[in-house]
Amino acid sequence: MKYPKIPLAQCILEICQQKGVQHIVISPGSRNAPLTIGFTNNPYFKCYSIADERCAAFFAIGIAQQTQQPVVVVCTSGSALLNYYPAFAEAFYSQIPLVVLSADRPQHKIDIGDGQTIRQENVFENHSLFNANLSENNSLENDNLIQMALHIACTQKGPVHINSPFEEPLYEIVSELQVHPKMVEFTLEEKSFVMDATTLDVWKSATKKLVLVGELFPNSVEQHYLELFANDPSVVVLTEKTSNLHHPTFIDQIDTLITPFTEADFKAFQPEILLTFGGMVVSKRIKAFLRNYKPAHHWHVDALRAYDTYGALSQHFETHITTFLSHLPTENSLESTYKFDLATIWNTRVVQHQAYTKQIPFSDFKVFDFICQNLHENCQLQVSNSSAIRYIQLFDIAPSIPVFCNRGTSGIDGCTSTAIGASVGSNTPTVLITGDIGFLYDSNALWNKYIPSNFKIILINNGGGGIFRILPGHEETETFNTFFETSHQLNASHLAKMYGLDYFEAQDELSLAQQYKVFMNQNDRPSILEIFTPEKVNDLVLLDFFKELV
Ligand SMILES: Cc1ncc(C[n+]2csc(CCOP(=O)(O)OP(=O)(O)O)c2C)c(N)n1
Repeated sequence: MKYPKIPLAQCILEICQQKGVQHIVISPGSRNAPLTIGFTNNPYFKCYSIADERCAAFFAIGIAQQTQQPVVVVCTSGSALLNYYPAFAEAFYSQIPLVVLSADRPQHKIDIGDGQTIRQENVFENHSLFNANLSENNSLENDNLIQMALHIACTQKGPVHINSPFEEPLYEIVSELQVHPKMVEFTLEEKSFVMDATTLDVWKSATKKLVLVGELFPNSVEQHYLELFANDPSVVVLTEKTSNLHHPTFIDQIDTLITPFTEADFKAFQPEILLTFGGMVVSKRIKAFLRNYKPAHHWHVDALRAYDTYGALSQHFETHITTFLSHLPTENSLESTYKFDLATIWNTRVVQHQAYTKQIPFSDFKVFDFICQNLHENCQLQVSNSSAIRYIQLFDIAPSIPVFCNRGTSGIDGCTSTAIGASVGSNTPTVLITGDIGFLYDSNALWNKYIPSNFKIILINNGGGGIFRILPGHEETETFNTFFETSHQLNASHLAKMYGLDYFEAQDELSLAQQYKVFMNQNDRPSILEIFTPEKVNDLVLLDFFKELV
């Protein structure tokens, strides 16, 4: 086998292999040559070559999101590294084990006028769980730092940065490993969880308990625990689409439920206990409601982190949600109409929703309604920011379809790259639903030779950032069009041609129905279905929907 001659590079490679890190996303450069040579010459590693570091890191996020394993990104020195930052921040807030491995010059060569050189050490400090600033010479300390970084990425679920200085010559190879890094066994502290009697009493006596579930990996909670909530008349469960948690009694269209609420409704709905688990929550309306009508107790369950999203956090249960749920009583004789009252309101919303959808013109709303009803049940759905993920929340989606979105930072800068990574990492037919600005922003995502042939992009082209028409502050002015909406006349046909994707287009209900069928049923090449919707109708249809619910 071929190894890089530089002992530090050998060390990094050896540790990655011994710790079971398999997916390596490499961007081109010279300073990182020792790592590139090492990773690509060892068949244990699955290496991907992606030139644009921003895309490379989001692609890695997609793989890590699906495999739930750390993924390494490798780049050269200089600004290359900084292009990882958007994904690094996303990984931080979405709890994804992204391992950045940057090549650097030795410290005495920084800020002396050498080319492609910046201050790399600790460059992600504000969002990094660990920074391993390695030294040029092979050392026990280096070994420990590398292992600590990998350990933290896995156990604390987030991004870490390993910066490794290499001196020239960079391309020399040897046939024997010269290093044998000392492997460290980290002992994992098993935190035992005990639910105290007071907490149990509060739970048992509360007649209004609201469970709100944010982003979760599919199958994170076993069904029998969900039944516990489902059978309790004092519990209402609201789920986000990205929670991937399903039960017929759970309400997964939060905005549809609460947008028309009057003050009296909100008061009646105000929970005594708010129990939250999972990651980020998309719905702005639920956040506004809970901040205005604070629960007496907000309990968040997560082994690692708790955010005080509603200004009411009273307890962080540092354990896995299933452990917490296993401590709740299985029977509850408490009388409550909380669930029944909400279910009654919800049932009227369902009827209103159906009636409204039948009478509206072709628009983003209509398109999302169509897509959500016609997705293949064996696919996974990747959704871009920001109106796409908000629309998705308004419709039924088959429970067999897992939904993912980069909600850590809600960026539009890597949705396509992430979706492609997720499709590679999961080996599942993947459909990305994206807006035009997000798609155009991350069009380098398509500069990727690993896109599976069954990968599909549904691009809803409403001529700009449609979200800004929906947000308060929208005025039909030149300034709005240019600086907020960034309105344009572009389409994806040339990009599709350039990158070898099949391209379909639709501009009304009939062409959508026809093209969608062909688009969905061909899997010879990755493909794009671009749906043109009327820029100035979309926002009215959406806003009227919420008015109709009243
Ligand atoms: C990197 C980044 N820059 C800017 C934003 C702010 N932003 C949020 S949504 C959006 C426009 C998205 O437009 P598009 O992708 O066309 O989706 P639409 O809202 O039209 O469905 C922008 C610019 C962001 N979220 N991320």
